[in-house]
Amino acid sequence: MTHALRVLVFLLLTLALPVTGFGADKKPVVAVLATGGTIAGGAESDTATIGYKAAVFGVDKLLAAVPSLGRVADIRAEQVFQLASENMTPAHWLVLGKRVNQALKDPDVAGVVITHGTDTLEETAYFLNLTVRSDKPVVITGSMRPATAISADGPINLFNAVCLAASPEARGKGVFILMNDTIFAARDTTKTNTFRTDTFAAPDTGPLGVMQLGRPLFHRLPVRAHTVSTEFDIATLTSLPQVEILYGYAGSHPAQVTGALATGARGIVNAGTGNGSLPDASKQAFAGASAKGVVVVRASRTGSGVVTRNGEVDDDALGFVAAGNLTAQKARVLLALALTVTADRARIQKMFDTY
Ligand code: DAS
Repeated sequence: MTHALRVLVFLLLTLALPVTGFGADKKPVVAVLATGGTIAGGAESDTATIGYKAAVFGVDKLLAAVPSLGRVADIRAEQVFQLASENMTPAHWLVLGKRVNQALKDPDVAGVVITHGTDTLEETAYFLNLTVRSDKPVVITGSMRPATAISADGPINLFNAVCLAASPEARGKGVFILMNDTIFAARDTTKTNTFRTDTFAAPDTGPLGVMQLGRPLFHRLPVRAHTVSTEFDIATLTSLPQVEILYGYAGSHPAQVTGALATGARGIVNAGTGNGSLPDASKQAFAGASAKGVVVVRASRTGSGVVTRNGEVDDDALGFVAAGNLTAQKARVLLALALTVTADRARIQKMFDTY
């Protein structure tokens, strides 16, 4: 090849580089799956932070409110649902979980972000923590103020969530809840306030870390099994067993249990007083349900602490399962998945001690 031809080939290659993007710093690909909620909510007035309509704006509008995302990741956006999360159901969890697993199978995808209403965000997050079949980051976020509000928290939560999902250091740490600059573990975290932007908290364990300038700073790691270490496979599931939650209080009526059984429930979680205590009048009703093969799990209404097996109640004698430090709403998620595998109480108790 003559010298002149070599020079010509070099110039053509150099000119082609920017066009092909070859050699440019390729940005990570992050899938953003939108489901509705307040983060997609709107109101007539920019001061209306309550009394707005949730789930009105599409995912493209949410992304348009965060132009800086363009320098963080290549976004693949999808509107999976458009609903206020009080209307989420286990059927929605299954659809979303399968969609997340499908997105994560793509070798180009670095992580997934889900935008979601905050009311039941913690339940969806824990379900995904038990069913995502990948160690890539999955980050679920939302907002407490609608997109139309002054100082809406949705855009910064979405920015932080995408940054976290794109971060290599976020791999292998389970499903995250990202709100208010804070990184939470899906298992430990719950909504604690009806309207404040700092509503999410992990009363027993605290957060996993924080986001600063688009980078995660982790303080600790989750200790319970999650994602690729769980035994639950939803790929072939089309529904989840019915599990009901009952609430304990002074004078609660044993007929609560009858009502729960009337739904066809295969499991009942009781958010009991204190350490998952049951009033004598109800204890027999729960024991009757257990004797019929319904799995009874004792949780607590306190919101933190551990419900101890055989502590306040003889679980061994009554065939009950102790929820440990899972809240009632999280215990319901685990029990529903457990019942897709077994009804054996000893195996289910081991699952509550593991996940
Ligand atoms: N509208 C409720 C929901 O969709 C609240 C919210 O998103 O913050 O969960």
